[in-house]
Amino acid sequence: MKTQVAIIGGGPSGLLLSQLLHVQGIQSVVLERKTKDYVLGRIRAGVLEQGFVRLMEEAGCADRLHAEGFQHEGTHVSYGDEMFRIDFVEHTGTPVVVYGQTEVTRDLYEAREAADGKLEFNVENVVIYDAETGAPYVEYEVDGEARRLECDFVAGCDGFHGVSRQTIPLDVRREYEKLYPFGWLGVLSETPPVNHELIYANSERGFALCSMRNANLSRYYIQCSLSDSPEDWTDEAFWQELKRRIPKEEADKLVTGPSIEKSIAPLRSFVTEPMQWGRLFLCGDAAHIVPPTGAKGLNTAASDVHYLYHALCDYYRDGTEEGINTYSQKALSRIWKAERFSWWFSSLMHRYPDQSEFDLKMQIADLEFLRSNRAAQQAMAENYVGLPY
Ligand code: RFL
Ligand code: PHB
Repeated sequence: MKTQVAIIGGGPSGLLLSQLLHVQGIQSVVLERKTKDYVLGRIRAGVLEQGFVRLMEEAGCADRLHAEGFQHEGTHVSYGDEMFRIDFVEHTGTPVVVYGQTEVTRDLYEAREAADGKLEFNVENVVIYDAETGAPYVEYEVDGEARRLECDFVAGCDGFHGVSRQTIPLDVRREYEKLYPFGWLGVLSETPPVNHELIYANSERGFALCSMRNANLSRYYIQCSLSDSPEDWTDEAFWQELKRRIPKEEADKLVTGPSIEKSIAPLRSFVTEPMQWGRLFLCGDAAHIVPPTGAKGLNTAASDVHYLYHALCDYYRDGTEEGINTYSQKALSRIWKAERFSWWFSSLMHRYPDQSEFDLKMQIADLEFLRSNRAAQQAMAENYVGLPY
């Protein structure tokens, strides 16, 4: 088989890139290791920047997002029983949109299928060859049968555990990583959200986040130990702990119910440099990870897709290679700023095992400064709604 762009990974990055290229008349094939249902079953991101929304519009996939997504003009931050609001629209003129990654992925799959896009599921043993030449190709297996895909370019959209990043030789690749000594226990429940906006809560007992998917679907998280497993937490224990971490006024309003999903995610900051090697380009979690505080993971994937999509359009339209050659540099310049924001916001909101009394005082001082200082709120708002591409 032959195509213009081989895309490894059928998560949001790979699907969005494939659909955007399709709209511009550029062919691609998406190779996904799992089944479509498996990919759609992953409960992940919930907050989209305007840049993401614009890309979905360009991809012709934004109708449901506009109809069902919720615009949020600000967010709440609490510490103990104190709570304040940061107004995104006042500080930046821009809201964010609450619309689940599951729905984004569903919309993109529907669009790819409606356009007869080439998607292969259950692919195994993907190997990328000759990425440093002008004629790369990919070998893989489906049901034990070997296949080969020739292409002009390879987009590595295969997430943190994929093969694309590993294809870049170790003497070229440099990785930067920070692990956090805790995880997030997340619960999805068919209950009305406690507040119509998100609440990021710093409490003596650890971080908590109140988020949502729609008017009757709530998503809550609490900081937990890395040695915990979801089975250690009954629904009752989860709700009790959440209530103790958010301001009393909110806790009193919280509607609880059975969880329909419960999982634990570790927190990590990670960046690989460079994000390209010859004709192989890394996008999204394949190249970088942020801790979820600040909701930047899916949104940074989208900015990579934006740079790569424009570089490929320029190349196929008039043979210009400038975008291709500067992809890594442009993408990384934005990524490091999102890494900084996510690291800062995580450091501000969590309890760390080795935190001293002094460190706790610094967190509170930082929170009180944010509460009272316009410039600090503006900086927070600009980062939260997303820095320009
Ligand atoms: P994905 O979603 O991991 O998709 C990669 C796909 O590649 C496939 N794959 C392979 N396919 C073929 N061959 C191989 N060898 C392969 N290896 C892997 C995988 O099966 C998969 O389908 O990466 P992508 O597309 O870059 O998307 C990234 C986002 O999923 C991720 O950044 C976000 O979910 C992060 N995130 C959040 N981001 C936000 O912007 N806002 C949020 O509110 C937000 N909340 C979150 C989050 C992530 C979380 N977890 C669980 C990590 C909340 C949580 C709890
Ligand atoms: C979510 O709704 O899953 C969510 C929202 C905001 C975050 C992280 C996760 O910062």
